[in-house]
Amino acid sequence: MDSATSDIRTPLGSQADNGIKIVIVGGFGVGKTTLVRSVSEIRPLSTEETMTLAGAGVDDVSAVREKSTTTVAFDFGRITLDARNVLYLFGAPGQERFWFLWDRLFAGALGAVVLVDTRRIDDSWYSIDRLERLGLPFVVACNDFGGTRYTPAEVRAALDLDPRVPLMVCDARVRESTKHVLISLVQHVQRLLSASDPTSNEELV
Ligand SMILES: Nc1nc2c(ncn2[C@@H]2O[C@H](COP(=O)(O)OP(=O)(O)OP(=O)(O)O)[C@@H](O)[C@H]2O)c(=O)[nH]1
Ligand SMILES: [Mg+2]
Repeated sequence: MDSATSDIRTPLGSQADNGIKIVIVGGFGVGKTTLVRSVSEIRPLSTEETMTLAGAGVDDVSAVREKSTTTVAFDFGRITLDARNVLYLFGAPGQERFWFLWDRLFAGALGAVVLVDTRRIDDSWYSIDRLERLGLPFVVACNDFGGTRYTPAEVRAALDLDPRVPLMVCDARVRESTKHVLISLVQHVQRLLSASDPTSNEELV
């Protein structure tokens, strides 16, 4: 085994017995695979396939013309939080023909990140609608692709988001930025749990 291979082999500690599952959803090509890759401590499992002419007319690639591959099942990454707690990240496939897989990905999840390309805000409605119906906590992260920029307040208004749902700007390519998004989700879930616990005085902010 060469050193490059050994670097990416990060064995899971034997005491790690609590897995926390987070799902990354959002429209086609918003950066879900990129986000999982930027933060995973192991080489992420990816199910990327080359986009061919056979998909023309089935997939709407008009907004992502430079894209050459797409996720056909899911991305999987891992982050060890401490000796016992491990975060498992699942990136959903963005294309409509694979949406039937989302229910399986949501099963047992702590919460979700909705990744938004602010040039295509409408593509986020489906994700938000499904999460709201499911009652799964989520945060919204606007992935920075440059171009037309909307303020977080404008995106919030366009999505008609519940004011309690955190919304932030991120760069899915940058580990620190991705970490911030995941921490915001965990804190959001903690606040929701505290608010539903009658023994807690903490309120939703
Ligand atoms: N400028 C910029 N480009 C990004 C960013 N995040 C992702 N990209 C690029 O956007 C393209 C699509 O990213 P993916 O991560 O494949 O998107 P996806 O949401 O997983 O796509 P599907 O699984 O096909 O729905 C890639 O070429 C990335 O390099 C970002 O924050 N900024
Ligand atoms: Mg993908």
